Amino acid sequence: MGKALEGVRVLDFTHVQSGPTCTQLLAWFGADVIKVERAGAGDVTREQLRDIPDADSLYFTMLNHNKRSITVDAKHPEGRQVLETLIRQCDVLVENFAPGALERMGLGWERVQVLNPRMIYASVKGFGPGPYQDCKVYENVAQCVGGAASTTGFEDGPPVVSGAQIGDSGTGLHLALGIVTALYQRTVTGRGQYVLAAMQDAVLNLCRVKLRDQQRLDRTGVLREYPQHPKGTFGPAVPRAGNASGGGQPGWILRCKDWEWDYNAYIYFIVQAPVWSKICNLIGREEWIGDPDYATPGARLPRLAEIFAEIERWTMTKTKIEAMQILNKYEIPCGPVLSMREIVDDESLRKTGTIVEIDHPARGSYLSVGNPIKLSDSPTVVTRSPLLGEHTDEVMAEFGFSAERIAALRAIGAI
Ligand code: CAO
Repeated sequence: MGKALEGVRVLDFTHVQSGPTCTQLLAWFGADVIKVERAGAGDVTREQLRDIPDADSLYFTMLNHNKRSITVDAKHPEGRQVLETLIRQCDVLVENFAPGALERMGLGWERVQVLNPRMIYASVKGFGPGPYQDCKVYENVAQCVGGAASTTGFEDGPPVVSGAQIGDSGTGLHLALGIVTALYQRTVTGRGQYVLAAMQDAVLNLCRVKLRDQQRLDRTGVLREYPQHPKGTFGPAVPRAGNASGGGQPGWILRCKDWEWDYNAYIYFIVQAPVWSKICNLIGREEWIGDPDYATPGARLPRLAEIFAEIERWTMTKTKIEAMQILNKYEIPCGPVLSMREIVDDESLRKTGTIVEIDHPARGSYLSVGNPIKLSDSPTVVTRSPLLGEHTDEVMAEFGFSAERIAALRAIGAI
């Protein structure tokens, strides 16, 4: 069975997390992803947060599966010639350098269009065009400037960044969609195009519901499902909502049995309107079912703190897994707070290929997150990340370089 992106050749100038997330997805869907790195150095994450001396870090290996690695010095005139040869024959170029870096290599969008008008040229940048377009940006910076940090955390605490890498991996996902969309349009137009995913934009896109709430706040002065209601006051901006649900169904994180010593003994509990009577029966507050102060979603909004405290009296008598099993029987939406340890041990995630065990020549076996997107006709087989320059000779031969030429380029330090 073929793969969805088989035949698509990607020249991958990405590094760190955002860009590699994108090209790893393309590789998982079957594209031939050729990662270009500097000899002797490579992607800086190869050596960041190392847990095994001299072996590529988990940071690198977990973001660069299914790719090939070649070393080319893009600033060497002969190295640049090599890259121009590759660019003429590839479909997609992906990069997430600081603004201007590719232009300084002589490989900006203007030049690449001339070399290959069919090229999809895709970039991650911190910001889109505007006052901050030249800034370097990392994950947490993106979370701060994209509206995530100001709306995350508790009302009496400082802004908080999320453990979910919405700035890096989130932007990589956006870019991957932009690339396959551009590839699709190319089948009609025959032309490549420039694809930009700015980290600020991607985070804001993921914070769409908070922009919704800003406008509701501007209009009405109150957000009734937020914990600030009814006792607190609202300022001019959407406040931090603690663990309140972002949707129309109120939710909160509640303590479960053993919370005193297990700091992940919690469950997310959603007071979904259609199951209100089931919730009341379960927690022994049957009288709330018909009580006009509690019977409707609108009536419950100013009483959410009291309601969740009462539900918590029940959840604290169960482990989070017991609580989930019981709640599922009544179709009450909930989710135990799973630690990474518990996720690692989850057999069902292994079975679906969402967690995979990979063998690496320098590291031995390690776990990674496999492709979270499952295509029935294009299954993903995760293979290990490449060693630095592992495929230089192989790739260059495929692109028409003779063994003598490869040796000569190596001798002058161009590859
Ligand atoms: N041959 C020759 N030079 C190479 C090369 C190669 N194969 N590969 C990289 N380089 C050079 C680049 O040309 C650049 O050099 P100059 O700036 O001197 O021209 C340099 O290596 C690296 O560029 P950089 O500025 O991108 O790297 P940095 O570590 O200083 O910054 C980062 C990192 C992430 C802040 C920056 O790349 C950035 O803002 N990227 C866009 C946003 C982004 O993706 N951020 C998320 C990263 S994931 O957390």
